[in-house]
Amino acid sequence: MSESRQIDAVIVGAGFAGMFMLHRLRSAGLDVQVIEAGDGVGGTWYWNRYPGARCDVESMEYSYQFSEDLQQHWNWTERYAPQPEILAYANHVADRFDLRKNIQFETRVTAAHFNETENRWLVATDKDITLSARFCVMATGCLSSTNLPKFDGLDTFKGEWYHTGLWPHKGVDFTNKRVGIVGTGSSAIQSIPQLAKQAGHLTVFQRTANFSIPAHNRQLEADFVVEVKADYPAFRAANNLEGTCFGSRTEVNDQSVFDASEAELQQHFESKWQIGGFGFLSAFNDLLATREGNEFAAEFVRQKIRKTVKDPVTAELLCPNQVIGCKRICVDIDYFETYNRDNVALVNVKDHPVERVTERGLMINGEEYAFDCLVFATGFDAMTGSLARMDIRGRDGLALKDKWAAGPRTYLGLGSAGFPNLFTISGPQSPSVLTNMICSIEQHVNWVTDCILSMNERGLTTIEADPKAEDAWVDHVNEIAGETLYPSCNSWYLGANVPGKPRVFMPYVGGLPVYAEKCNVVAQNNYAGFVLG
Ligand code: N01
Repeated sequence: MSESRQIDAVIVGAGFAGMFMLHRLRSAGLDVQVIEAGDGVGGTWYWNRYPGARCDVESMEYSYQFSEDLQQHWNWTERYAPQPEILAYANHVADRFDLRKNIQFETRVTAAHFNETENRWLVATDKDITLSARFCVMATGCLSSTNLPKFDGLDTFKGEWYHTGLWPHKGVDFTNKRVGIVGTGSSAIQSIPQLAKQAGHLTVFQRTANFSIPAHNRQLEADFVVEVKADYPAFRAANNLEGTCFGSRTEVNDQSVFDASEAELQQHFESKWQIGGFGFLSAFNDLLATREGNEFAAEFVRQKIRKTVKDPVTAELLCPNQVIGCKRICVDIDYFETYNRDNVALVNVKDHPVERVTERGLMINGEEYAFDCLVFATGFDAMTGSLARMDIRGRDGLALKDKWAAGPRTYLGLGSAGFPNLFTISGPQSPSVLTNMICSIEQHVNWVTDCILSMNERGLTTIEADPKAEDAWVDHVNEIAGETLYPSCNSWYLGANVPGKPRVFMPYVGGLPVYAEKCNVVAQNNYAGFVLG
C-alpha cells in the first residue's frame, strides 16, 4: 500500500453534499480530497437512473443557493426535474467550480480509523490510495446503500434483474418483455407507469399500498421563472420559513382538521390535491398529530384511488391503511391510472411473501410467476447504511457500527462522541430527509466549514461531541418524534424496512429553521455541547 497522503480534510462522496463541502473548504484554502465510488458526480442522481426517476421537490427549489450567478444561470425546464436534468446540473456545478480536480472517482472508502497520537483520520480505499487527514467528512447520503432483500435463488434466475437504486447507465430496453417489479415505494411508483408503457406485460408485487399525490408535472411557466429569479433569495427565505419549515414551498392552512365542516374538508383537501405534491398534508395544521385527524386525509386519498382505478378489487388493494405521511408521501405521474391498462397486474404479497426466486421468476404461495426481467424497487438501508458499510473507528478502536448497534447516537446529527473531527453531512438525527435535502446540506456544510475555520483560527486540534450533550440530543429527537404519528408505521425512517435493523426514528422532526437556529446557538456559544481540544 502506498504511503498515506497528508491532507487537511477528506470528504467521502461527491453528491450534492460532497461537492459543496469541497467547494467551501477548498475556497477557504484547505487541502481537500473527495473520494467517490461512482465515475461521476451527483450521488443519488448518478445511481438512480430508473425510468421515470425525478425529484419530488420542485425544481426551482431543489438547487444550491450559495451562488447567485449559478442560480441565475441554470434553467430548469419542468415543475419536477427529471433525473437526467438534475445530473446535468450536478455536472454543470462540478465544471463551473472546477471540482473534479479534487475528486478521486471509482474509488470506495473501506475504512477510516482515528489515530489518537496524531489526531488524524487514516482513510483506506479499495484502490492503492490511503489518506491521512485532520478532518473526515462523511457526505455519503441518506439513501445510498441499496436494500436488496435476501431472496433465495436469485442467483439461479435466468432472466435479467435490476435494483432501481443501481440502474445500468446504458439503460434497459423492456420492449415486449414480461417484467415483474417488487415494491411500491417512491421508486416503484415513479417507474411503474414508464415500465408499463414499454413492457409486454408488467406485474407489480405489493406488500404495502402507498399514498401518492399527483405531481401535475408541467413545463415551467416562463413568467414564474422570471418572477423567482428577480429575487431568488427572497423565494428561498420564504420557502424556508413558511409552512412546515421543510425548506420547500408549502402554504399550511392554519386550521385544525377537527374544526372543519364537511364542506371545508373537501374544499381544502381538493385544493391541495389539485396543486399536487407533498403539500397535500398542509391542508390542515394537525394532520400528523392524531390518527383520527389523519384519517380524514387518508380517506380522501382512498376515495381518489377508488375513483381512478376501474377494477374495484385492484382499487381496494391499492388503498393504503396506514397513517398518511408516516411513510414519505409519494408524488406520481399517472401511477393509479396505470392499473387500468390491460398489460398491468397487481399481486398482493403481504399475506404470502415472495418465497424464492426460481430460474423463471418468482415463487409466491406455491405459484410461479415467469418473467424475462425482474426489477427490485426495494429501497435503501437508509441514513446509517452507508456509514455502517465502512469500518469507521474512533477513540480506543471503537467501531461506529458497534456504538450505533441499538440505533444512531449523535449530537445534532453532526458528530458522535468518541469520533473526533468526524462530521456527518445530513447525518441521522438531523432534519435531512424531512426537508428539501439541498437546503439541509447547505446548512450543514456551512456550519462545518465555519467550525473548522474557527478551530484553525484558534489553534484548536479536535472537536468531538460531549456524551452528555449527545444523550440529551438523542432523547430530544426521540421525544419530539414520539409526539407525532411518524413512528407509527414500518418505514425506512425507522429502519423497519431492513430485517434486523434497530427500530429507531432517525430524522429530526423539528423542522429546518428551528434546527438551524439550535446549531447557530451552539456555534455562538463556543461550540457548547462539543469538547474542544
Ligand atoms: O424505497 P421504499 P424507494 N418483499 O423503502 C418493498 C427517496 N426517493 O426506493 O412498504 C416485498 O420507500 C417495500 O414494502 P413495505 C424517497 O425519499 C426519492 O421506493 O416495506 N416487498 C416498499 O414497497 C423515498 O421515500 C425520489 O411493505 C418488499 C418498497 O419495497 C426513498 O427514496 C424518488 C420487500 C421499498 O420502498 C425510498 O424510496 C425515489 C420484500 N421482501 C425515491 N422488501 C425522489 O423523487 C421491500 N419491499 C427524490
